[in-house]
Amino acid sequence: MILIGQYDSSFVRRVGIALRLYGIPFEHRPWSVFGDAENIRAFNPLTRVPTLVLDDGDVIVDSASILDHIDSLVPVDRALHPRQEPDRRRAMRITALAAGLADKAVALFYEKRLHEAVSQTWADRCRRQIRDTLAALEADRAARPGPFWFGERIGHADIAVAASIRHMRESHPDLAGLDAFPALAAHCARLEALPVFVEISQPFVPPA
Ligand SMILES: N[C@@H](CCC(=O)N[C@@H](CS)C(=O)NCC(=O)O)C(=O)O
Repeated sequence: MILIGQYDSSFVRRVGIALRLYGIPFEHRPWSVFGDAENIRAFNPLTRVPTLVLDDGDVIVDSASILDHIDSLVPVDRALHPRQEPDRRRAMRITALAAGLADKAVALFYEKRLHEAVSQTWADRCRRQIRDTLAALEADRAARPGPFWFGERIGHADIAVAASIRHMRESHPDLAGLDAFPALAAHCARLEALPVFVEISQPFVPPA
C-alpha cells in the first residue's frame, strides 16, 4: 500500500505510526497538498492527505476511515483501539478530541496564512476551541496514572494526542505552550521519545 502525505500533518503521521506499529509494509509518498496537488488529485478528488492507496488500487481517504481499515487487518488482541465498550467509546472520545484539535490548528493556520484579511472572529474561535480542548484532555490524562492513556499499551488515542499537539506547537509557536498542561506535556514527551515517533516524523513545513 501507498501512504500519501507529509508527516508534518498529524493525520498522516498517525497513520504512518499505526502502520509501523502493526508491522504493515507501506510505501510513503511525502507529497505536499499545495506543491504536489496534481499528484494527490489523481488519487483523491479532495486533494487532501492522508490518502491511502491499497494494493488492489482502491483508495481510502480521511484518517478515521484509513485507521479503521488498517485496524481490520490485525488480530483483535493487537488492535490499537479497544473493541469492547465502555473502553471503545472512551478511547474514541479522546481520539476525536485530539483530531478536532488538529482540525482547528489547521484551520487557524490556513486562516492566517492564506486569507489576505484574517477574520479575528474565526481566529479567536479556533484559539478558544484549541485551548478548551487542551484543558479537557489535560483533565482526563491527569486522572489516569498509567504509562499510556488507557493503561499499559499504546493506542490510537495516545498517538492522536501526541501527533496533534506536536503539529499545533510547531505550526503555532505563538500559541501558549504546554506549561499549563503538565500531564499532556509528560504524555507527549514520553511518546515523542519512542523510536517509532522519532522515525515517523517531519518538522512542520509551511505551504510555499
Ligand atoms: N478529516 C481529515 C483531515 C485531514 C487534513 O486536514 N489534512 C490536511 C493536511 S494536515 C489537508 O489535506 N489539507 C488540504 C486541504 O484541506 O485542502 C482526516 O482526518 O484525514
